[in-house]
Amino acid sequence: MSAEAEKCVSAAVDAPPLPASLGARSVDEETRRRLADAFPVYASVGLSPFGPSGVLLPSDAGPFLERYYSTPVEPGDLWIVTLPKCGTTWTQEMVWLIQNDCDYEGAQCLLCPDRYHFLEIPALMAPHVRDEIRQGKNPVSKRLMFSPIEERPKPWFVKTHLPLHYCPPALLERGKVIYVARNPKDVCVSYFNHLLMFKERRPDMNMDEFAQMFMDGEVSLLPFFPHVLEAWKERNNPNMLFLFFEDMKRDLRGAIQRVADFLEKPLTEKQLDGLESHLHFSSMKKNPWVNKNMTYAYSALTAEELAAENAASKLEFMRKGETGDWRNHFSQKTSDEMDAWIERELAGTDLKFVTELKKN
Ligand code: PPS
Repeated sequence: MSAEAEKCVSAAVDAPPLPASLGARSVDEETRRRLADAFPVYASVGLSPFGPSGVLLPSDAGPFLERYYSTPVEPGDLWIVTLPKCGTTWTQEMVWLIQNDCDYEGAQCLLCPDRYHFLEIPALMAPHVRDEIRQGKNPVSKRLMFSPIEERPKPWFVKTHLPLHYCPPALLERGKVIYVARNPKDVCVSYFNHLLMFKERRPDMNMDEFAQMFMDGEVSLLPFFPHVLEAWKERNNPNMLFLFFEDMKRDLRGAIQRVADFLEKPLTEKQLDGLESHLHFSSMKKNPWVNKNMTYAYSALTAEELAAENAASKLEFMRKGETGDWRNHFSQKTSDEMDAWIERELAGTDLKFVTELKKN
């Protein structure tokens, strides 16, 4: 066994147990009812805040979190850590292609589960959805949900929305992390659509109602600011690259170059040209492996059943890909409340979000 492999095994064996402080906390009856009403898919299991910042997850997530916390990490492993809707998929595609010498043919398969391990997906699914997938006939969602990370070829490409304190403690020492942040106003709008598309929220919920829950951290995987600020503190760690969605929008080529430098994978001008074009929103929107086929990986239905069900649906994973779309969705009151919330949460920090980009 190589020294590196030995390190990996001992990491798994010696992995520290999940500290008791990272367990579930209870919620009062009124909050429980509000959450069950807003997110009926979780009504049977309930949603609970976990750990010091109160990350909202299905109440039975504890044993899963314990397992994820002890994931072995080896040099070469790449983790994309984000809050939902911050540009995860965009960055996943970029990182995978750079690391795999722009193998566009190899990229013709789903990011998750084919190219990345989505760490906490079993913990995020309500138990009845996990059961439906286990009993269903969709081999892709079965693989996404039930294939252990240990079966993957090395190096591992991992996607997670968990905050850093739920990731393996050795992550930033041994692996590389790319963290992507996006301004919370656009994340809120994007998440609102996502939760409808994946049937997680009450369909008749309105944007302003959702925005309030978003700010209160009453949506799965939130609260927003503790997640971002924890990563922001690590932005100068040599094993961490901190990116902003808005910088990727403003200067995609520059972002590709930064990722390539971080991964120590020099790119030719021709490769940069190719990546810039492949990663442009209009190309990503047309690319079935990062757009149309996404829901298939998370469904118990077969491809045919899903196509029939979605025939009339206009919802798309690659929705608008813009900065400032919140203007089309928030009332003035919600927008003002969000601005005040952002200012409060960022007071005393040097983190700043861009909520609008100048048009060229
Ligand atoms: S997820 O479900 O959490 O993994 O979602 P995530 O991939 O983080 O975020 C999805 C949003 O990112 C947008 N996106 C892009 N924008 C611009 N350019 C490119 N290439 C691109 N790729 C993905 C995607 O459209 C979602 O944002 P919204 O605002 O909903 O359009």
